[in-house]
Amino acid sequence: MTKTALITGASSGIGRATALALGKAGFRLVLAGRRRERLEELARELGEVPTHLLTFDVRDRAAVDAAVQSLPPEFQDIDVLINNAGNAHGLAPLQDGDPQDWDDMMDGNVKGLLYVSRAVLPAMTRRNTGHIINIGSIAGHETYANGNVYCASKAAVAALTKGMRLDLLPHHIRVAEVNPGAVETEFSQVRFKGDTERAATVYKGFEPLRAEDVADLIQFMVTRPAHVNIAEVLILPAAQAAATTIRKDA
Ligand code: NDP
Ligand code: 8X3
Repeated sequence: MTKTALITGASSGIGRATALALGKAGFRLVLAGRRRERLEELARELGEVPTHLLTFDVRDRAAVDAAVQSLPPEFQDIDVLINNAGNAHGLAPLQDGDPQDWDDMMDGNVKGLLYVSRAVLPAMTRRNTGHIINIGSIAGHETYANGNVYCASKAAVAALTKGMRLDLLPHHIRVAEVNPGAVETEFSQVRFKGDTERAATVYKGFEPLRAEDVADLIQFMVTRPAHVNIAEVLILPAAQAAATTIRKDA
């Protein structure tokens, strides 16, 4: 039977690549993001794959609820939720940090993930089935200098993943966390507020992961048999050993 996956942050990077991978794997897709035109372009690229687009900001609880409630019947029974939307905003010592950046990260990466999960879960608990993949980060498992609030937001994703796995156990809902290291996407452009030169330096001198590498992993995880939950995966570029330990060409 065709399964339905809802992917947040499908308009770019890991979410977009995951949409293409799951589309190929035969899923019906609900694609979410704020940039409608990006989602429309992705839906065109997906061709025959059945898609439904939802445009909302994950920080806006009412908008999240309204969007999920607006799903047409054939997209309502979400089998797989990929909680991927999120970003870093800024990279500064805490004492110099911009509280607006802190709000954006805590509201988006943590509360947004909660709002979307809370809105989608009734479709899973009612049917006693489901699979949730939360996109954490290596940054949620080791804190690096100036990463403070972003690292905290991803540490919260790690804690929430474990909490969800415990609470949803009676409902046969698998919950897992994927923790990427450096992936070249729009992530650093967002972190450095459109400074593309600074963003590019993050990935200079080594081969970072591509969004497709993470998408491959997610596709593998969500296509395992029902008795298997790959609960937590750290995926790194071969040149990366820890959050800020990267082998770079001289
Ligand atoms: P991108 O910037 O390429 O993609 C981020 C996606 O999240 C976009 O589709 C964006 O869509 C969506 N998004 C961001 N904020 C919001 C919001 N408030 N409401 C709705 N959607 C939002 O980055 P990545 O693909 O790299 O990031 C995806 C996830 O992977 C994030 O959670 C990130 O923290 C995590 N990650 C990334 C790593 C990396 O090195 N790139 C490493 C480890 C984890 P739109 O702007 O259209 O709303
Ligand atoms: C993104 C990876 O190390 O830049 O989560 O924080 S890192």
